[in-house]
This record gives sequence, C-alpha cells and structure tokens, in this order.
Amino acid sequence: MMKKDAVKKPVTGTNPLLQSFMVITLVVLFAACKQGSSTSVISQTFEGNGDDLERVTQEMVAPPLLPKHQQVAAGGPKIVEVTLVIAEKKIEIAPGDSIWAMTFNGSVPGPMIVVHQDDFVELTLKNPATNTQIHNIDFHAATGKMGGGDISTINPGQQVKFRFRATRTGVFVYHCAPGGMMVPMHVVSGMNGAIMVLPREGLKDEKGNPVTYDKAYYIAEQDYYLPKDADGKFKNIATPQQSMQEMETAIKTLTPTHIVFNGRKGALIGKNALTAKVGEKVLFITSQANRDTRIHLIGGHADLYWPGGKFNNQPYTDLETWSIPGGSAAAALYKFREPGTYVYLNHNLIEAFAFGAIAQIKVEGEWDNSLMKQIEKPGAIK
Ligand SMILES: [Cu+2]
Repeated sequence: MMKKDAVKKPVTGTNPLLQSFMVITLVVLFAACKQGSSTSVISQTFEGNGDDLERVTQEMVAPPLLPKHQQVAAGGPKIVEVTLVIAEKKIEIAPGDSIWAMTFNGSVPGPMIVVHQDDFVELTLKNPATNTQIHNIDFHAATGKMGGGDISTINPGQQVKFRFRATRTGVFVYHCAPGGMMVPMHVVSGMNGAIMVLPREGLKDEKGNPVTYDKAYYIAEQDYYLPKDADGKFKNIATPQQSMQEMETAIKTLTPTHIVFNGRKGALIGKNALTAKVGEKVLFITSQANRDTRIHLIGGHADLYWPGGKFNNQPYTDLETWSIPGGSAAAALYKFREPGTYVYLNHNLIEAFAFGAIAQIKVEGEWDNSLMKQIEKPGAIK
C-alpha cells in the first residue's frame, strides 16, 4: 500500500515542485507560440518553386510613400510581380550641387516593395538603352546567387526577370552591385532601396499582441561623394561615365560631401514635411545602404523598435535613438501624442544640420497638458 502511494504521487501531479515545473513549461510554450512559429529559423524547410501560386502586381510609388498593401495577409502566399526601371539621371542634391544619380525608378532611394513572409517577389529589372552602365540588383532579403546579383546583370537595352521567396520577415536593403569599385560607386550614386517583408499575421508589440500602423513612411539616408577640382569646388560632371571615373578618388576619402534624406537636402522639410495626426501610429522605415547612422525623433521616441528592422524579434520599447548599421534598414513605430513640428534626424547633429540628414513631421491635433505644460513664457530674470 505504502509502495503504491509512493509511485502514484508524482503521476497525479500533487508534487508541488512538479506542478510548478509544468506551469512554467506551459507559460514558456504559450509565450513562444504567441511570438510566432515554434520552428527555429535554422529548422525551416521550403517546398515548391511558387510556379502555381496566385499572382498580384504591385505598383511602385516614390518614397517616402509605400505601395498599397495589407498589414495582415489575406489568403496564402502569392507571387508579387514588381518592375523596376533603372534611370541614370543628373539630379540636384543641394542648391547648385548635382550628381549623375544611378536610380531604381528614378528616385533616391528606390521604391519600397512590400510583401508578406512566404510570398515570392518576381522582379523584372529593365536597363533602358538610354543608360550607359551595366547594372543589377542584390536583395538582402533573398537567399543565394549574391542576393540575385549574379543572375540580374544587364547591359543598357536589356531586361531580366527572377523570383525569390521572402522567407524572413523585416525590412531589408536592396542595391545595385555590378562588381568591383562599381558596387560602392553605384550605391553612393543613389542606387539602393528597401523591401518590407511583413509577418503574414501582421506586426506584434512587445507583449506579443497584434499592432497596426495608421501610416508608414520610408526615409533613406544617402551619403554622396562629389568630386572636387583643384580649388576644392565641386566639378561639373558631363556624363555618367565621367562621374564613375572621377568618383573613385572621392569615395576613398571616406568623407561624404553630402548626407541627406531621400536623395536631396530638404527633401522632407517645410512644404515637403511628412504629416500625421495626434493619436496616429506611424511606422518609420529608415535605410542606409552604405554607412552607419543613428536616428532620433526630437520630442518623441520609438514606442516600438525592431532590432535590425527584423519583425520576428521582440521589439524594444521606449528608444530615444536607434542605430542602423550601413547596409540595413530599421523599423520604428511611434504614436504621436502631441501636435507640432517634430524633427526626425541623424543624431550626429553635424551630419543632420550641416549636411542635411534631417526631416520634419507636422502633426495636427489638440495639445495635451498631461504630458507637458508651459508654466512661464521666456521673460526677464526675476
Ligand atoms: Cu547600378
């Protein structure tokens, strides 16, 4: 009898130690399920090449806007058809200062692409005969073949098409990588952009609960290296070929002549400022394809910041400044709580104010004294 009881006790779960262990195990398992799939990224396997999936076309739009998209995926994985047309064009990046920009779709940065995890991106890349350079595209979101760079190199007058499965969630840089010194020169001539791969069930906050954004903006920091003449003045460069030849010396200084947001100084300032309303949750996606930066929202924060811009990690909260290593993108979500003009900048303040890595967000709404109240206006010392 005694022996039977001794055996039974642990099985019936009356042992308090065992009970605690089981409860902890269940809580951990539940938390793991809430944060996403319980399959490790290392153990993921993939089947099929997507040939039979439903197709949708995504119309590209110029940054800071994002293409029309759903935050929570409807239905199963799809093939998302995207076309990027390469344009070599002379653009003014600050009053009087120009560069022969290398661009995807004519903008610096190139357009944001938005898909969901397990969708396929089917890219048609066109290099019109009016261009002078060989180009291609390397997607940091893709797996193999140099991110697509090895199978997308095209001469002027050619086009190419390839497809990759978006297996990992997050925001990822894409850029031209035609080989050798042309890689950095095309990237610092503006030939970069980003893709956002959303989890199929949408974003989750730090507690694992669903969170949505009311609007999203894509801001890219761009470093430029304009060649100078013997007097230190920026050279007037006649052709894209000359630009590539002259820029090699300029980039080796590792000292940018311009650091701007969205292609040119003042692109997101004044009448071009971004807008939001009090109570709106705004997703800020920021990329830097070449150089480290650090982003700060003056008068605000990142309520949620995904380390490295990768959505399957638990977001950090309450950030004052968030870093973006060169060659990556970051995502931060902020709910505006007070009206006014906010400044979104590179918090190397020299790079922001002296060079141009600075944007504004104009926020409309009612002032809330519960967060800040002016007690006394500036006046003479009493
Ligand atoms: Cu290129």
